[in-house]
Amino acid sequence: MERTLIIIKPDAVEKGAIGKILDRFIQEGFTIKALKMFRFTKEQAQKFYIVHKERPFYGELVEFMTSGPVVACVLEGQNAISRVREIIGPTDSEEARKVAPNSIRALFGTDKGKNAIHASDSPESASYEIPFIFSELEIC
Ligand code: RTP
Ligand code: MG
Repeated sequence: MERTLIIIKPDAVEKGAIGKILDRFIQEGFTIKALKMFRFTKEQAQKFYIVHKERPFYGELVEFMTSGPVVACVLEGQNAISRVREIIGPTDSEEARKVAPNSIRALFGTDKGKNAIHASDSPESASYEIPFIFSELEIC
């Protein structure tokens, strides 16, 4: 069993897609181990995405992630990290609609910035991201 972190981004929360996205992961066989809604401060979003601090889109990404509430969730399942990445689809929602039309980013995202969902991309990122968002007591 493996755990991963997803964050339903402000665009998908605003669209009313929280329930549909969580249900998709339940239907795919994952177990929800932790769940909460909150709004990132600028400092928190900068720190969460610190790996991207030198990238040209960092400022835009932080602005987007602080633009409204998000829903974070710890999912557990076999090979959860790679399977969840597969289900969310490619970073760019427009590309996702071509190559993975049933992926979450194809269904709920707009483009390569506003792409509906984040998911940990490796065991290293999951072990940074899960305790960044959830305390031990909040994980069932
Ligand atoms: P994430 O970390 O959110 O799960 O997305 P990812 O691994 O598929 O993509 P990553 O390269 O880690 O980029 C993080 C987020 O930054 C925004 N982005 N904007 N405008 C752009 O060129 C651009 N590229 C990336 C997206 O919101 C992306 O999910
Ligand atoms: Mg990433």
